[in-house]
Amino acid sequence: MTVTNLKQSINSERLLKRLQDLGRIGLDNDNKRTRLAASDADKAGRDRLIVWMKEDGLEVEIDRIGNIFGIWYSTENRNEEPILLGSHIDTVINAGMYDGCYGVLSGLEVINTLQKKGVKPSRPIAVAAFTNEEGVRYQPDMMGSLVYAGGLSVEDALKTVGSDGTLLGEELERIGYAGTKEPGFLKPYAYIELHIEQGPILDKEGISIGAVENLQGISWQRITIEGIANHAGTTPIVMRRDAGLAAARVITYLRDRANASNGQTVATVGTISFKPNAVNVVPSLATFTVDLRNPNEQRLQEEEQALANYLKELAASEEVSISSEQLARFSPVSFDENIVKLIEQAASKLELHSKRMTSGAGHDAQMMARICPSAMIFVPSIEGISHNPKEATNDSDLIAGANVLLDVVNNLAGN
Ligand code: HGY
Ligand code: MN
Ligand code: MN
Ligand code: MN
Repeated sequence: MTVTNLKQSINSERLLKRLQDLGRIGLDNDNKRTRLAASDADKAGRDRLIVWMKEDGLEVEIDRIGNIFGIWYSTENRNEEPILLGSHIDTVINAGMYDGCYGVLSGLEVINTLQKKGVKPSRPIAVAAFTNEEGVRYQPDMMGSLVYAGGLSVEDALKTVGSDGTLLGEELERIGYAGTKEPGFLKPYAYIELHIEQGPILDKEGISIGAVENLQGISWQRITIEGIANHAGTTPIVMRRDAGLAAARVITYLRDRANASNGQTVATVGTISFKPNAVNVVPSLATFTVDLRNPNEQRLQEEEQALANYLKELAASEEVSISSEQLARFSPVSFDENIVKLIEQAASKLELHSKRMTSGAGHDAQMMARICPSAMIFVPSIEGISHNPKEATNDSDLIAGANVLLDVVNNLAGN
């Protein structure tokens, strides 16, 4: 049955209300939103999502790494590979309310709209909420989709020790989301992820839709610098083995490298801690993370090599010892050209401007692209702000993005 009058059919009210509802889960007394993977707040979000999935008659499956799937089967298409939508509902610390949630909840709206229009898709349509996309508590990030795509064994993933010393497997048990399905149990026909851009491009250029054709490479490391604790007052500068100073040199070195890359490389030191962490003691230990990204694999490797060489020189000049542990490493991926084209066509059908772009942020689509044709749809982030409670997108853009997703799915489902 070809359904033509799907244009602008998404139930905007329900989508916007659910975004608010989900956004209230994980708020602390200072109104800060945090739903770290496998935390109680994550559980509360998961529980709510499953209620919504069941309300729409979806079959809910949970796999061993806690990925949640809501699947809409019809009798005729049960054995076909499903079209998979989705994203994640875990957050960073003090997060916005759209990152990830928008793609999951829009996926539910797409199914609900097709159901109400009486569409009989040629294949099942499913929505995934992947575990631990953010990687704040347990590294690497995009862990649930990485396991799903076969990039990490579920056994190894469950053994991951978090930044708080907990075991992911035990935490998933504790919150009741250690599922039984083997990751990869559904082989998707295609995967489409709708997401806020989290960067400034669409907002600055006044464009409604990003047709994301690739996603940059990501390298995460934890660096440990060991010096010697000493008295802050009596120890002459020349005698110091100052781990804190050495860490500071690495931070400015990374910024200089990024500045010299004409906008290709981005480098971030997002976490740092000193030991003994006392005002009057020269730090004996500095531990920090480095997030390096570049859209080009070769360039990313060069950046990693340059940093490794710099750390060697620094260890000698500051007489400290420096070690590094890889926390995540994902190459750039290119998305499926046919789906990217469908996104552009859907945008023009809805009289929306669209632009092809590269994603600066990591996403579950980066993993799903390993096992099926995948692509992403972006909508503008106001002033490009994200991973920040000020993260915002105009309602009209949120609805437009969901309608583009609906059109792409309707196309892929052979309607
Ligand atoms: O780090 C990222 O880009 C993703 O949000 N985890
Ligand atoms: Mn995200
Ligand atoms: Mn994020
Ligand atoms: Mn992401």
